[in-house]
Amino acid sequence: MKCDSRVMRLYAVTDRAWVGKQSLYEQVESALKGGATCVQLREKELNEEEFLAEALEISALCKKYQVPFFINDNVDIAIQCKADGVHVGQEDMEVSQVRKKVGDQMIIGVSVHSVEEAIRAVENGADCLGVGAMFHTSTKECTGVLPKERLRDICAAVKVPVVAIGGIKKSNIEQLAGTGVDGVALVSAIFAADDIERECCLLRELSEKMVNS
Ligand code: TZP
Ligand code: MG
Repeated sequence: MKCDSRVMRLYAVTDRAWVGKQSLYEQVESALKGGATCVQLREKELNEEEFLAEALEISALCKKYQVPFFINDNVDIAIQCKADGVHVGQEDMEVSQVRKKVGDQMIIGVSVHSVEEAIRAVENGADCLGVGAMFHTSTKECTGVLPKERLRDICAAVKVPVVAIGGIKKSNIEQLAGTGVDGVALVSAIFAADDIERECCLLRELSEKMVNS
């Protein structure tokens, strides 16, 4: 299997809405120092040139910390910056098309919301899955909350690693115990924190505990 399930433990998904006293680069470095096991660069506003320049910087940073680096949505940028992975949603490029473009080596992550979507994604070449939203979130619009049983059923239906996303924070990670999930992907719980490094330390500990409970 191309994607080790331990990579999913603390999956940091960036959001420049929270850039302030630290740059995005500094925020990601703090997350890595705190124990993030994976980083996804998620940019919705940048043009291609800006996105690529940033992707090259953050990719080098993740290499330094030996943590896999994913690009959200943009397959061409993922190829150009030699990302470890690319993550696509149901509304993005078809997984089989992504596989054709990126070749055998790149990890493909796919967002799914049902067992059917999960099975189809894996059949078409997905190496890991994101499932959510698991809790209410203001970070992404139009995201319904899935029942925990759905997450459990998806985890049982596939052999690839699964990460939960959406509204996850310190106080609710524990509620995901017993679902079979391999870790948590977070935006605001990491990047809106005052002390990102410390927050990641705490979140990593809680995620490890949840997965192993
Ligand atoms: N996909 C499903 S929910 C979500 C994404 C990208 C947003 C998660 O953000 P937060 O701040 O961790 O709730
Ligand atoms: Mg997408």
